[in-house]
Amino acid sequence: MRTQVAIIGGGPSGLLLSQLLHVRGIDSVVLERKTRDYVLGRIRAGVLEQGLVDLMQEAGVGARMTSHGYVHDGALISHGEEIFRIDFARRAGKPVIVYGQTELTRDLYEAREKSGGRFEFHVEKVRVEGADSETPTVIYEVGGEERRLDCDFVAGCDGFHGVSRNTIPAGVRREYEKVYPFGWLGVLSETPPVNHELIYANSERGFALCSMRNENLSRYYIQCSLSDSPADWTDHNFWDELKRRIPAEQAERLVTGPSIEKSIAPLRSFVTEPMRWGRLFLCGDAAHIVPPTGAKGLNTAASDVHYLYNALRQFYEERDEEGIDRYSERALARVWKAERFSWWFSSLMHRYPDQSEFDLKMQRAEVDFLRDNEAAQVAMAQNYVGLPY
Ligand code: RFL
Ligand code: PHB
Repeated sequence: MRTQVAIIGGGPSGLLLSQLLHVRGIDSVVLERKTRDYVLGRIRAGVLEQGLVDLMQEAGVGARMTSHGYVHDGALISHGEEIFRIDFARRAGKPVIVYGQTELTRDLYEAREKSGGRFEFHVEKVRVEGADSETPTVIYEVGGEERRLDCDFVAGCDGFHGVSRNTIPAGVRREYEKVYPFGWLGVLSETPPVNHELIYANSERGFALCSMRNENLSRYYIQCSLSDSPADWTDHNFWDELKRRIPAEQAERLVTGPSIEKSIAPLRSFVTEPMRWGRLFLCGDAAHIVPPTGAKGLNTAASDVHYLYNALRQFYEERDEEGIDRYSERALARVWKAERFSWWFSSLMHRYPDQSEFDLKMQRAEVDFLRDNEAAQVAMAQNYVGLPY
C-alpha cells in the first residue's frame, strides 16, 4: 500500500491530522493498534482551547462541537473553605469550550469514515524503516500477516506508549521527565454537575476537581495514592472523600449517583526532543505528557497538529520545506510553555507527601496572591485559555 502521510495512532492527534490533510487533498492512512470503540471508550479530556476549536472548524468537523459544547468564561479555585473565580473572558479575552475528547474523537472518526478515509485497526509490531530517507516505509502486522505502507512522511501520533518515539536513535533523542507522587481517581456519573463552571480544589486532604460533560453528566477527580486501584474505592467512599475536599456550600449541593466509569491516571510531565527525525514527526502524547491539572494534553497535541499540518501543506502546495525544517522548534517552543503551566498549576493545587510546613505556607501565599492580584490572574487565564500558536 502507498500513501502520502502514514499516521501511526488513531487517537485525536492522528485523526485530526488525517482530516485536515484530507480537506487539503493530501492522502493519509491511519494505523491504530486497538479498535475505534476502544479509543472512544477512554474517558479523557474535557476542556478545549479556542485554537483546537478553530482547527476542528477548519477540518470541517466543528458543527456538533459548536451546538453541544459549553462556553466557559471562568473557573473557580478553592482552598479549604475559601473560593474565588478566575474570569477568563475578562482577564484573557477568551473562553474555553467544555466538550469531551470522546465526542471530539467520534466526530473525527465519523468524518473520516464518510469521506472514505483509510484505516487499519488491530495493527501489531509496527516499525518505521527509512525515516531518515525520502522513502520511508511503515511495516506492521494485522492478524499475523505482515503489511507495508510506503509513504512520503510518517506522523507518530501513537501516544505515550507508542513505538514512534523510539524510532529516533537514542543518540539523537533527549528525554525530560518528572513523575508526581500521586495519581487522579476519576469518576463519571449521570448526575447534574455541582456547579456550572469547573472547580479546582486544594484541600488539606488533597486535590479535587469538579468538571462535567453536559447537564446530566459529571466528571469528578480526586488526588489519590499511586498504590490505589479503582476497585479500592466504592462509589460511597469516592463521594464522601470528594465532599470533604470542596467547600461546604458546594458539598451540600453535590448530587451523587452510581459511577459509570472509574479509573486512575498517574501524573507525569515528559518531553522528548527533537520532535522530528528525517521524515518522521512526533505529535501529541507521543512526544510529551503533562499532568492533567492545566487541561493542556489534548490542546498541546492540537497545536502540534497545527504546525505539522501547515508544514505538510507548505511542502505539497508550495514545495517549500521551511515548515518541515522548523516543525520541531516551533512545536517545542509552545510545548514547554504548556509544560510549565501544567507543572505550576499542579504544584499549586496538590498536597505532596514530603511537603513541609514552610512549603504549605508558600502554597497558601501563592493561592492568596492569585486571588488578590490582577496580573497573576491575567497570567493564569492566558495560559488556561491557551497561548497563541
Ligand atoms: P492518544 O489519545 O494516547 O492516542 C494514541 C493512539 O495511538 C494508538 N497506538 C498505536 N497505534 C498503532 N501502533 C502502535 N504501536 C500504537 N501505540 C499506540 C493508541 O491505541 C491510541 O489510540 O494520544 P493523542 O492522540 O496524542 O491525544 C492526546 C490526548 O489523548 C491527551 O493528551 C489528553 O487526553 C490529556 N488530557 C487532557 N487534555 C486536555 O487538553 N484537556 C483536558 O481536560 C484533559 N484531561 C487528559 C485529561 C488525560 C487524562 N488521562 C487519563 C491521562 C484527563 C485525564 C484523566
Ligand atoms: C475533565 O473534564 O476531564 C477535565 C477538566 C479539566 C482538567 C482535567 C480534566 O484540568
